[in-house]
Amino acid sequence: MTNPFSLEGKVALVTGGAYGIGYAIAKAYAQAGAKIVFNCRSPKHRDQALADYQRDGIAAKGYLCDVTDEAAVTQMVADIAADLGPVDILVNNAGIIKRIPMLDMTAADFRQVVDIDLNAAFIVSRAVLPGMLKKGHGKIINICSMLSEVGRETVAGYTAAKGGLKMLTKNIASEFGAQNIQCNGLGPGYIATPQTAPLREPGNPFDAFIKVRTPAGRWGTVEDLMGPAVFLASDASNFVNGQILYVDGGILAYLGRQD
Ligand code: NAP
Ligand code: GCO
Repeated sequence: MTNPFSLEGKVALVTGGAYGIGYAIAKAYAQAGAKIVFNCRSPKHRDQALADYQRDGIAAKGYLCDVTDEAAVTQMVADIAADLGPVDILVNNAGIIKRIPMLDMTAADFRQVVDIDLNAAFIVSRAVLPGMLKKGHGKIINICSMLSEVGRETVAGYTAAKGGLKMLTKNIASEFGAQNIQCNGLGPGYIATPQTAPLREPGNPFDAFIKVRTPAGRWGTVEDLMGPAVFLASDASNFVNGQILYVDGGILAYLGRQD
């Protein structure tokens, strides 16, 4: 029997795969046999990432492309098709967060978060879908969040975007399931990456709060996401569509402890 978790020969585009969660997912896909393409905005991040991939023995291609720029995304997807072939696996991972109390958050702040964390997933998915339809298969994995399900103070834009991304996931699954395209979400819990570094600074009570709220009793690592991300990209998940797989150490299942 062939390995249902193999990604041998597949072309995988991981947006924002320069570091953090995207980098770890791309690394897992390379280990499973995929050809890796990533993009980010900063030349410094792209060059550092290319060196990191090379150090890890991965022949990744890195593009400078802002996922909110429709024309740039269209060009990148055409370039990938010309260089490596059409994208088989898309991970909509690029994202930002702004932690600002809602009464201080401007509409521009809110729009920027929604633009990158939600609208761009539509833009990049729409750009790769014609190639997937032609090939007769495709996997789209949207990086959702615990905040696709629950809210908290200061992150109105992020929570609105990640909630919307959950529903975009279900809609892509609904619209393209008959064409053998699966779209699922991966919902990381609180993971130690540059994005969450301010929450883990010494003296920030959020650090202890997360450890107490998480049944696993710790922050997640990017390695915790590697196996689930491979599952959602591989034939092993061919009848899984429109689901959000939360990888959160149990936090969403937990009512909390009474002191
Ligand atoms: P991160 O460490 O801040 O990395 C974000 C990546 O996205 C970087 O490579 C960044 O590179 C790129 N990026 C940001 N805006 C972009 C844009 N407009 N166009 C292209 N690339 C862009 O974040 P992370 O913690 O790895 O998070 C990755 C994803 O997981 C995000 O969607 C995040 O919301 C989600 N998530 C994170 C956690 C967590 O606890 N860390 C939990 C749940 C979900 P440039 O700056 O060079 O563009
Ligand atoms: C925050 C965090 C979260 C996490 C993650 C949780 O400020 O609450 O940054 O948004 O990054 O998305 O799943």
